[in-house]
Amino acid sequence: MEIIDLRSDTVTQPTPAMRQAMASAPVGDDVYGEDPTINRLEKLAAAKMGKEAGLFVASGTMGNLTAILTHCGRGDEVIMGNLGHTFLFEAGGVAALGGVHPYTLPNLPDGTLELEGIAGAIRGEDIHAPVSRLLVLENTHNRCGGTPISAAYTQAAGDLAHLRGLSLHLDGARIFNAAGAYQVPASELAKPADSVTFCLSKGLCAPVGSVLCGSGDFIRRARRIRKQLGGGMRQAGILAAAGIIALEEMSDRLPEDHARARALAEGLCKIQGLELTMGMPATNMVFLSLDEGVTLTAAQIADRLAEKKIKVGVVGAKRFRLVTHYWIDDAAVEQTIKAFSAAL
Ligand code: TLP
Repeated sequence: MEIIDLRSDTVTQPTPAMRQAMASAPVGDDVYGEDPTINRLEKLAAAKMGKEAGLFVASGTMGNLTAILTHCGRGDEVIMGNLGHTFLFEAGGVAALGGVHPYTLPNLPDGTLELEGIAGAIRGEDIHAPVSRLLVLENTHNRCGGTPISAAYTQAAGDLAHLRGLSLHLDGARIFNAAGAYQVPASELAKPADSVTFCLSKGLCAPVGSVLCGSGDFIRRARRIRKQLGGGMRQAGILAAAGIIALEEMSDRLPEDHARARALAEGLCKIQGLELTMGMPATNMVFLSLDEGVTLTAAQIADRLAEKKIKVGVVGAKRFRLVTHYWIDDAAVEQTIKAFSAAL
C-alpha cells in the first residue's frame, strides 16, 4: 500500500511531466545568466506575480532571507507576525545573518496584523530606536490555518507601510492557494507588495525551489545577496524545468486540494474526541486537536496512524496539522478518516 503523507505539501513528488522536462532541459551557467531554462522560469514567474523580474532561489526560506536582506541593512527593523514563518521557522536567519531586528506583532486568527498595531510599531526619528524598514505579510498564513489573505487587506497594509516609508515583502509561499481560494490572479494579491516569494516545491509539486519577484532594480540587488548566501547556482535549469511545469500546469488545480481538505475536516470533526482548531479550512490545511476526554497524546495517535501507513503532522501535545496536495486523492481522505476513528 502507498503511504498517505499528510504532514505537508512539501512532501509532494514531482509529476511524470516534470521528470521528463527535467531530463531534456537546456541548461547553462546561471551565475553568468546563461541558463535558458532558469531565465524562462524567472520571466514566467515575474509575469504571474505582476512584477518586472524574478530570481530563482533554492527554497522559500532563502527567498524570504534574500528579500529581507535586500530591503534591510544591519540594525534595521522588520515588522512581522509572531506566528509568521519568517519569525517562527526560519532559524532566526534575518537576525543571525543580516543583523536585522524583528519587531513582532500578534497575528489575528485570520493571519492578518491589526493596521493600528502596524502603525504603532513604526518607529519615529529617535537615535535610540532601530530604523523601521520593512513589513512582512504571509499569504496563505500557515500557522493561522492556511488562511488566505485578501487583496484588500494587503493593499491597506501596503498603503500604510508605503506612507510611512517602509516597503512590503509578501511571503507568498502558497500564494496560488490563496489565489484559488479567492478566485483571483495571484498578481492581484501580490500587487501591493514590493517583493514576493512563492514556492514551486509545495502544492505545485516541483522538487526544489522558490522564486523571489520584484522590480528590476530590486532583483539586481537581490541577485548579489543570493550570491553572498551561497545561492548562486550553475546548471540548475534542470530544477527550473520542473518549476515551469509547476507554474503552467499545477497552479490552477489547487482548489481540488482545498475541496479534499474540507472533506477531510468534515469527516474528522464528526469523530468523538477530535475538534477543528481553526474551523473549516479555506485552503489545504486542516488543524485538529484532541479534546480533554482523550488521554492519548497527538504523538501517540500519530504512531498508531503510521502503522497504517498514514503520516500526519504533530504540532503540539494535542494538536495535528494535515495538509492535502496533488498526491492525496478521495480514497486517501476516506482512509484517513477511518484510521483516525480507529486510533481513537
Ligand atoms: N513551511 C513548511 C515548514 O517549514 C513549516 C511546512 O511544512 O509548511 N513560508 C511559508 C509560509 C512556509 O510554510 C514555508 C515552509 C516556507 C516559507 C519555507 O519554505 P522552504 O521549506 O522551501 O524553505
